Amino acid sequence: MRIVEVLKRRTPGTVPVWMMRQAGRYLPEYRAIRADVPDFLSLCYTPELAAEVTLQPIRRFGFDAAILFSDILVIPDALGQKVAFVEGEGPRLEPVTNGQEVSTLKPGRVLEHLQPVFETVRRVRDALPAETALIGFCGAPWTVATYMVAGRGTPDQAPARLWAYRQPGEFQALIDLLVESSIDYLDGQVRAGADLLQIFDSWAGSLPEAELRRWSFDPLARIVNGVKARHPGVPVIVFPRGAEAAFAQAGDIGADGVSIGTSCPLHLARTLQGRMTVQGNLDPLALVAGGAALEAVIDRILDMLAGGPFIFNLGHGIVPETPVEHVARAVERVRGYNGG
Ligand code: 1CP
Repeated sequence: MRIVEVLKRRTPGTVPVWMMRQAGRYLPEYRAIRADVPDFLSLCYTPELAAEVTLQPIRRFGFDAAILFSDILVIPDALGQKVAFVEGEGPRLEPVTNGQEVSTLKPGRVLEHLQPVFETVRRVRDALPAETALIGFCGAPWTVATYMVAGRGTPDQAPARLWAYRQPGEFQALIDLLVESSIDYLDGQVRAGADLLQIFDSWAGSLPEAELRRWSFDPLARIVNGVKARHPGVPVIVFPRGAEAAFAQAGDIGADGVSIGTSCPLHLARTLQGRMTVQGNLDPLALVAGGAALEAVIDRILDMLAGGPFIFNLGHGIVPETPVEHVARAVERVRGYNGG
């Protein structure tokens, strides 16, 4: 598997490619399946359908990796917090706002609740070509906590940031619970057949440097170490979106790869390559625009990063209005690149 080789720093001739949110609404075949299920979480918990939508982008584009179709919010759902996905609006949760409410969450039921997700992993691994890797994932504790505390997506993650300043001890209890649940969840995915893992800290960029260590990098390190203690050979990619500069300054957290956001300067990415495999940072809107603009952005990324350990990807998820042909064109361009 090319992507696993690159994560072990054995650079193959061709840059591997996959795209965050490669399964989803921009694909007509996804919309067809989605139309027949009552809600998004039912899709995540129906192995037959979740496996099918995981495989759809692989059939269409031949990506180097499939990513399990699930969501970062299945962990709060498994912990017993009320979670719903409202059509056209996004996730809605019953907010957890104090230590007493944290103590009502039920870590003991996480693994059992997530059995359907592990069954999806088994089905996808069985169906995938041998050379295609299967990526398991979870949200980072900080990013998952921002949704648990606010009860929804927010522009600035203010509720979690305020709680962390005002009651750090209570907030720490929530983070610790998420660290332990995430290790168990990722362990279950590897046992079921995931070849590598990614931990999404999509909202790391909302924290100042001193807070980042406590709420983002330390919990990430604990999860990476916890998983590696059980599965030393399984590569782990972390995605500290918007906090790449502080991440580069911080000590080694044990991850094999770092996924970088669109705003991360490529010279910084190159510095990071001295120490780990880099993935990213195509602007999802360049993929919407297509044409010469898309080609220029792709070429610049490859010129800067293809000489070292690199996985081509977006800086954030594919947006629903992305034309399918642009995705095909991008994959072709990456595959056709030979160092300029
Ligand atoms: O009805 C639908 O189709 C809902 C859209 C959707 C999809 C396709 C959601 C709701 N989640 C997903 C799948 C998903 N989410 C995957 C697997 C598919 C793939 O990548 O191909 C993954 C890895 C995620 C991860 C995820 N969910 C993140 C981290 C990555 C990122 O984009 O920053 C986050 C923050 C979420 C929360 C979430 N789930 C869904 C939405 C709309 C959101 C964002 C909510 C918000 O902040 O407003």
